[in-house]
Amino acid sequence: MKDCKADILRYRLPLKQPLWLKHACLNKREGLILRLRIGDRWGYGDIAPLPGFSRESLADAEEQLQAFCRAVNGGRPLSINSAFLTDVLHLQPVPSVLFGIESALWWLQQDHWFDPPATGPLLLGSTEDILRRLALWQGNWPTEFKLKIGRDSIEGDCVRIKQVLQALPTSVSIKLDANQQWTLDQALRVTASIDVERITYVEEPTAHVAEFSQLYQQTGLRFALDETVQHPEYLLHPMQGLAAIVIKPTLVGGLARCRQLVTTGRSVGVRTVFSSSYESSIGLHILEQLSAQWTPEERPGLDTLSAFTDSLTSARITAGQPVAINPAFFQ
Ligand code: OSB
Ligand code: MG
Repeated sequence: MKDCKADILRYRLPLKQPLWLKHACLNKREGLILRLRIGDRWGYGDIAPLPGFSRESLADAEEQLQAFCRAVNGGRPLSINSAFLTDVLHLQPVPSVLFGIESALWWLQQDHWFDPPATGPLLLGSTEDILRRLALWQGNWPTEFKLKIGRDSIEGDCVRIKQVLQALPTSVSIKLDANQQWTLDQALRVTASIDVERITYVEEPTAHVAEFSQLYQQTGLRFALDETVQHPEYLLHPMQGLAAIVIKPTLVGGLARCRQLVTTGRSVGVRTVFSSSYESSIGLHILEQLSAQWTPEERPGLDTLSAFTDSLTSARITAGQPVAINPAFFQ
């Protein structure tokens, strides 16, 4: 057995401006880097529960990760099966920890990286900020943008969608994300006032998945699943109007389940889009690679690094080699 070592680096990354998420406002982003060495090869994982979205806290995740490191450093032979992890952690691993451990082990097996994919742009912040960004857009237009809605009044959402559509060439469409914040009645009202033809889909329009197909039947607006597939027991099945599933490994919990979602998504003929949960540059590197390798036809939703003032890493990341992490962000 080769010598193995595992350790944890706690990081705190400053944000450019407060980040409003569903029920929380973040002023900084905190997480843990799992660093795993087997012989002379290194692998990394990023464990960063997202407040308002993750069921576990950072403290819960850290406790599980420490149990994993103790087992590895105590000479327990490493294995990727879930019985091993449940035994070592004395619990079911929480989603962010499962993603972190599985990706560090996966990283160790990679001998080269794929070219990073182009990212699907995310329109975040105030409508004024968004319109300013679009007015200054340089170069080619992507075929679609993603726009966050559902935080303002219904009238506000209608205006925002219309203004963004007006600022884009008619060949460009938008994906909306309501994060389950509309009622079915509100979703119907917004949809009635916008050009549905230019909306690729809406992610999680209301709090009840059974309503998504109703919205489609009444308006022709297709939808994507995001929060819904984060329930560990959720089984993906064909649904009328289902256009895509969004896969956030930090929230879904682990590569095995992500892989299964990609396979099932393909089998029911829907798009599968990897997306970030505001991970550090190490987490984003993993997500880029998963997307390039498993869904090469899709632009992943990784336009979240722009929310940070700085990056956890600056040098190029080489497969199997140690990663240079900026010590300014260690805690
Ligand atoms: O609802 O899609 C979301 C990021 C963190 C938490 C939830 C969401 C997001 C994103 C990521 O929107 C970016 C993207 O999907 O393009
Ligand atoms: Mg979403």
